[in-house]
Amino acid sequence: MSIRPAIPPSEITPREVFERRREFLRAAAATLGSLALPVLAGERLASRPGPHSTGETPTPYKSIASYNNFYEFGTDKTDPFEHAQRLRIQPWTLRVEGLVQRPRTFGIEELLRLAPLEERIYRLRCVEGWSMVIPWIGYSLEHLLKTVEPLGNARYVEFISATQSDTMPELRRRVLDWPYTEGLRLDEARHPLSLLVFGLYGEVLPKQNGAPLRLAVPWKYGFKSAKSLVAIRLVEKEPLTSWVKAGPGEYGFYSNVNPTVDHPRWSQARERRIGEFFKRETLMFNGYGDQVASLYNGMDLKKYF
Ligand SMILES: Nc1nc2c(c(=O)[nH]1)N[C@H]1C(S)=C(S)[C@@H](COP(=O)(O)O)O[C@H]1N2
Ligand SMILES: [Mo]
Repeated sequence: MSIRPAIPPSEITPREVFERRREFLRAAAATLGSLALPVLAGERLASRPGPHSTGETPTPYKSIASYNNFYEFGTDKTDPFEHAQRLRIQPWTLRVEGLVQRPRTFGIEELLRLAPLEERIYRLRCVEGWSMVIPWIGYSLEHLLKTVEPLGNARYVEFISATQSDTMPELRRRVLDWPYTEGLRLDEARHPLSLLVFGLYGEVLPKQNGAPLRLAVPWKYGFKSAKSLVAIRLVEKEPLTSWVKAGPGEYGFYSNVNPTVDHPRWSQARERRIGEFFKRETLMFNGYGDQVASLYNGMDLKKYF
């Protein structure tokens, strides 16, 4: 779904002419099935409305694309917007490996065509206490996982972000153990809400938001949604993630949004929606409890925080 209004021909700018030409080329490439057209950040990306969207108003594009966490490019909120433009996103491949019947490396073009792209408007709650509403474009991660056929002993999924030492200034510092690594239990990863994301607001992902592909796991704190993925690995044991390594007492493997479990240094009961003045109450599982609470039946969520 495009958020842009139809434009009268008299007002078509060179950018629109360029984009239409690229849309045509991409459609042609899809039909031929071989021709690889590079993915460009900010290029228009068509999608259809998908399930699980919140009825809440999306955060303005400008905020989504300029207030970011992407520590590889710096720890200030404006660092990713300022520095991530150097990230090289073509060519780009994703390795899917580990405990699967068919380990494979996928090109980004092939991934874009693996399943129909959907727009899903999800809440994102950062562990720091702010939140946004983001109109993502992607498809359930399950579409990819089922193509590689997980083996019976696969119980967890590890997500590994890119490391480009020449474009990512922060890799030289040890704020986190690089590459940025995250993880989910396999049933969490296969849950339909877990989204493999290629775009937002009708466009290919801006680089600062994790181009050319990232995760969106809306019932968990934002850091579980790793950006600029280069590998997905199915494993038997719970993987050690970058944030758990950095502070095991502060960041847990599960990291489900939970207003009753505070971060040791601050409360998680409330959050500030970017663009709003008054804080609002944080919802259990970020408001996705109806869909995901059953994944945690019988688990002590204070222990497994
Ligand atoms: N590779 C990588 N992925 C990452 C991060 C990061 O620093 N590096 N930050 C995480 C955090 S803390 C949040 S809140 C979200 C922010 O996503 P956004 O900038 O698109 O809103 O990305 C997550 N994914
Ligand atoms: Mo975050």
